[in-house]
Amino acid sequence: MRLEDLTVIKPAPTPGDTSWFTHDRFGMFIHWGLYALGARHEWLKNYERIPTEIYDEKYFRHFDPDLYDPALWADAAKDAGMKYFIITTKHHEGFCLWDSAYTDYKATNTPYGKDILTPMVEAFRSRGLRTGFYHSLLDWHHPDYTVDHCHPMRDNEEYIAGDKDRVLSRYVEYLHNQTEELLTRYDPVDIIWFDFSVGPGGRFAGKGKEVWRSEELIEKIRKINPKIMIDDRLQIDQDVKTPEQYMPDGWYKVNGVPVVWEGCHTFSGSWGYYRDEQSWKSVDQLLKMLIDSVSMGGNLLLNVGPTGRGEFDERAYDRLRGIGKWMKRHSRSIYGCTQAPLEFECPRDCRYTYNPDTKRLYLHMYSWPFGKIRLTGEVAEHVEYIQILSDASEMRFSYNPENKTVDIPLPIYKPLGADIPVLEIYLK
Ligand code: FHN
Repeated sequence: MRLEDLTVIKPAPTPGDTSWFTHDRFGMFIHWGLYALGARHEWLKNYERIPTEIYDEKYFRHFDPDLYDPALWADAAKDAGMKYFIITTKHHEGFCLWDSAYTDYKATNTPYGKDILTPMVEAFRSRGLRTGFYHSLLDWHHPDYTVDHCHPMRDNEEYIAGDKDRVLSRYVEYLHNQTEELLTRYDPVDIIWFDFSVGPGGRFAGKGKEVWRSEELIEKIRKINPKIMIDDRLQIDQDVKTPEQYMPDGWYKVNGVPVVWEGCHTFSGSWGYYRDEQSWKSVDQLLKMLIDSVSMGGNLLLNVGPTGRGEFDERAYDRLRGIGKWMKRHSRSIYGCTQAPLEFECPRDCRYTYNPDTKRLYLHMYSWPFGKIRLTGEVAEHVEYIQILSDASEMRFSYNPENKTVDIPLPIYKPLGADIPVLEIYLK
């Protein structure tokens, strides 16, 4: 087969502009709010059934991140090779990071007394990263947000009885107003990432696209910025599917059609800062999550939960630096890459990514076989030249036309400076 006749998957077209997104592949998620002071998961208010008065008495009144410096955050993201960031403008607790005209429950009214969001957007944009806003559909603070099976007060009969005076449509108007406020004030925002629609549970109704008036909200958003990307959690698929905390086993599909997708993951077991949580992924695991995602045509959104003082903790910085060390020499196998042609068989314990523009194939070697590695099938006919990506050192190979294989002799030890070695294969 000719190279141009090979099958390279392209995702279904999207209403928003996803061209930069499917090129850049790698972003930083940031979960930051009052829950950072509790330091035991962003669902703290839910898990411990904490009434708002007590939650605010403790966390709103003591929120003063004196070490907050978004330039350090933006540098860490850029140095790790991340090309966009998505910040929780408001998480389920309802606390707003920006100086919203629609609420007093915001950073400017805490002891910190300043807008958090504007300097963050400026810091990341000034380093060339695209801007994404995560915005919670749930709101455990707003007086008109009714109880559902995810609400912190779901076991409190007295609080539940108060639902009769709560007007959910008033909260939804607030949701629409704040969305327009954010997208207008910080225009052009590249992604709006809503989270999440609640199914019915126990005695409580759910909250989905009808409740949010999702269709109307999407229209309003697209009027402000027609190119913006919108996620799928308004219950109306738009620009990107968002599998969370698991790796799909292939290109994410909707009704059998490959779509733009992004897996979102934590370093540890929590999105928000969790001081005592010890299940932190290694750099090797995190790099393999990035490579796996791109090998299946997807993106990776990796989350940091800053502390109550406004810093990334050292465990996060260690991993970001480790990822950045690999990306410094290997980002060519990530940016602009996608799933390899379907006709190419990938050797055991390896992953292919492919740049359809440069016609270069990248073989990521999760283990270093003894003596040689063999490429079999269709790919073998197209190999023109091979080098180790990290140092551009030639890898000689032999092609056997009989059995259509390419053998690449390997040195005993894998190359220095490449925890996950990559062969850059020029195709003809
Ligand atoms: O409940 C949230 C959770 O706190 C976190 O924000 C994740 C990130 O995508 N989304 C929801 C759980 O699916």
